[in-house]
Formats: sequence, structure tokens, C-alpha cells
Amino acid sequence: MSAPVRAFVALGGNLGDRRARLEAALAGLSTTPGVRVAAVSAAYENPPVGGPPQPPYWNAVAELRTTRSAHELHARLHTLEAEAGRVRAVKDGPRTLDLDLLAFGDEVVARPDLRVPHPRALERAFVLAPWADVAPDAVVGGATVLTHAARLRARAPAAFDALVRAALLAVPGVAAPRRPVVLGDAAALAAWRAAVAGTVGFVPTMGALHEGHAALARRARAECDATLVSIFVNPTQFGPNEDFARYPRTLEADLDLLARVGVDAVYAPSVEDLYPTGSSTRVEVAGPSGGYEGAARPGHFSGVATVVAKLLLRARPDRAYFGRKDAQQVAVVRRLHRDLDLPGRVVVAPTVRDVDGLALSSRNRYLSADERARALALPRALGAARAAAAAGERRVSALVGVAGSVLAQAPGVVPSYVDVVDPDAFAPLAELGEAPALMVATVKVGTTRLLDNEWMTVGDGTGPA
Ligand code: PH2
Ligand code: MG
Ligand code: MG
Repeated sequence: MSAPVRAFVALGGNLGDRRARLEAALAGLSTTPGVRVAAVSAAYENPPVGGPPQPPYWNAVAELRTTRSAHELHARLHTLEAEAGRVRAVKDGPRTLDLDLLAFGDEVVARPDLRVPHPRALERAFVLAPWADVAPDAVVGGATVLTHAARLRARAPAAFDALVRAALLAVPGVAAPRRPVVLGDAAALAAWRAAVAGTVGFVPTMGALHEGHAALARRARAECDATLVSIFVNPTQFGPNEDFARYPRTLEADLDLLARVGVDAVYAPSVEDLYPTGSSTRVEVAGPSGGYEGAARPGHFSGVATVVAKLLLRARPDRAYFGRKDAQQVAVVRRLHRDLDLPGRVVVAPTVRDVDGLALSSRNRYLSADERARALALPRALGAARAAAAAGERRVSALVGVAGSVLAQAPGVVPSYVDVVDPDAFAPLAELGEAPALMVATVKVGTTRLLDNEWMTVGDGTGPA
């Protein structure tokens, strides 16, 4: 038998008990021979798009593994629609159940009765948002679902804003993702921590979670007995003219994502819980905090160091996970951790990138479709410098020149700095040698600052994680 194909089905309906209809369809799929339901997004309630006036829909996306053909699966979807009592009265009219085949591996089908990938899927927020929940990495039409969702969100933000998470759907044979327990203050965190028998993996975040955070949380899950994520938009690390107020806050979506990863607990404190009235102590990490982001954002790393110290003291993890994308933050946190004898170990995981190379970041959601395309100059510039280093160029001035010329050719991309540093001291290097060297670059695209970095290695090696 051939290897199972990864297929995606959109589920929708706006008549009767919408949860019951969608769950019955999932049950029907999961009992279909040669079909396994691997994962399901949350169900989103949203207003009808097109068609006559009609009630709001629930929409979801399921990921399947199947040994059946695209046509067999399509026929099965029709049967399940009929079993749900679907009548095709008005075009785009209300329906008890609509099941659309979105994608079937990388197969392309163009027949009168079936087109795969689904021709309109990439234009619909009610498809892309749940699809990005279950399979941000799936590639359709040359780009990931995540990219398509980001592009459409930039073009049509209202359609995304109109989606309301309504429920997590049950699927027979698939353990329902269990939402992490939410710990609202230090006392709740302390009680949870005291009850954990084994090791604790901890991922501090500011929410607006994406696959980069998910990768950290998955690693924590794999390496520790219990997994804790904190979600706290830390006011002390934002400057007065920065985006603290408009920083995205998406707690419901974050909890669903962490449910799918299998995280046990989320510490989501208030500002008052972490900084009670009268608290005035700040932690300064001299050295790696000084240049680059530290120079561009005075006070930023003091805020980061303060909150990380407090979080590590409250959570007392065995391992705390940070992403390499924020390389200077990594240097600051490592130094902080060592200098203050903070508990556990610091673990750094590689940057997660979209297929086109853009490093994932919560701030990417600020980018318009056009800005997002321009932003690709940043990973391109780093890639060009890395290639020059791999070809033998050791002079940092030359490597910075290579990256700078790529950025200079990108319209609407304004570099703020490009340099090569020692990853621990975050001090500039003049030449590549034996020790690891990191090119760091920050650009502004529109009003959004984007950071990225890449290891520079003479010869063809790859750098450390
Ligand atoms: N399906 C349609 C037309 N309009 N609107 C929403 N919100 N959800 C749907 O599933 C939907 C729709 C035709 O398939
Ligand atoms: Mg249909
Ligand atoms: Mg449809």
C-alpha cells in the first residue's frame, strides 16, 4: 500500500446545531476506511461571506492522513454532506454541512467536478485562519499556509477580526486537545509548581504565539516532565514611543495553540502581579546589553532582564527555553542567569523560518502583504553574507558590505544596523576566526522593526544552534 497522503478538509455549516454537525462529520471521516483524522483546528464562528442573508457559520479545518484517492475522498465528503441533510437550494445559501477538499498532498486536480487545491481557499479568512492553526507549515501553491494567512490578513484584516473562536471540536479516537491550566498570579503559579513531581520546562513569551514559540514548547515537552509557558506583555521592556499598547494580545488563540502542543500550564499574570505598586528594582546586565538593540532601545534589556529574573525565580524551571532569533536577548539572559545564580539551565533553540526564509515573529503580523514581500531582503542579505563567508571571506567589513548591498537594493527597507558579533559578549568582531560569529541585522519596513541573524562560518560548516 502506498504511503498515506496529507490532506486537508474545510468544514462549515450554519443551520441547526453547528457543533453537532461538525463533530458528526469528523466522526464520519475518522470511521472511513483508509482515512485518519490527524488534527482539527478550533471551530470559528463568523458571518456569512457572499450569498443571501443567512445565519453565522462555524468553520474549521481538519488534517487527514489517507490512503484513499482524492476522488474517493471527495465522494465521501459528498456522502457525509448528504447524511447531514444538506440540500442545495440556493447558490452560497445556508447549509447544514459543507465539506471542501482544500489540498491533497501536492496533487493538482483540475476536473469539472473537482479542483484541488481548492480554488478559493486562499482568499477566505474562514479557511486560512483555522488551516494555519492545524498546519502552518503545509505548502500550497508555493507558499506555506502561514504565509497565505499573513498575506490575506494584511489585505483583509476585518475578515480575520470577524472570526471568533467558538469551540474545540471532539474527534473520536483523537485525544481532545486539553487547554493548559491558566495561572493568573504568583500564588497560583507557586501552588502549581509545588505540585509538579518531575522536571519543569519553561518558555517565557509575550503571547501572540506562532510556530517559533510552538517549537520551543514542543522541545520543553520532549525534554521535561511538565511544561509551563508564561504569557506576559512586559511593560518595562517597551520604550515610551514603542508598541506596548498595540502589541498583539491573542490569549484565546494562544491557549488553543498550546493545547495542541500539549502544554500543561500557562502563567498569565497581570502587570500588578509582577510589578506590585511601589516595586522599583531593575536588573542591569552590563556588557551584552550595550550596543545594537540596547543602543536603539534604551532600557529595553533592563526590562527584559528584570522580568526574566522574576519569572525564573517564580517558576524555578529545570530548563528555560529561548529562541535564537532574539540573539542579543539570548546573550543578556545567559549572562543574567550566570551572574545571579538563577535556577535551571538556559536552552537556546534555532530560529524558525517560514518557507520563504522570513524569521517568524509576532510583529510580522503588522506587515502588509507588500511589506512582507520586501522584508524578505533581510534573510536574503544574511544569506548572501553567509555565502561569502562560506566562500572564504573573513573580513567583517566585506561581509557587512555584501549584506548591506542586498538591503540597499530593497525598496522600502531601511537598515538600522548590520554587524558581526561575538554571540556571548555581543561585541563587534573585525574578522571571522575559530570562535562562533553571528551576523546581526535590523531593518525597518514601514513602521515595523524586524530583527534577524545568521551564523558566519569560514568554509562550508554550519554554526552552533
Ligand atoms: N461558505 C460559502 C459561502 N460563504 N461564509 C462563511 N462564513 N463560511 C462558509 O463556510 C461559507 C461562507 C460557500 O462554500
Ligand atoms: Mg462545498
Ligand atoms: Mg465551501
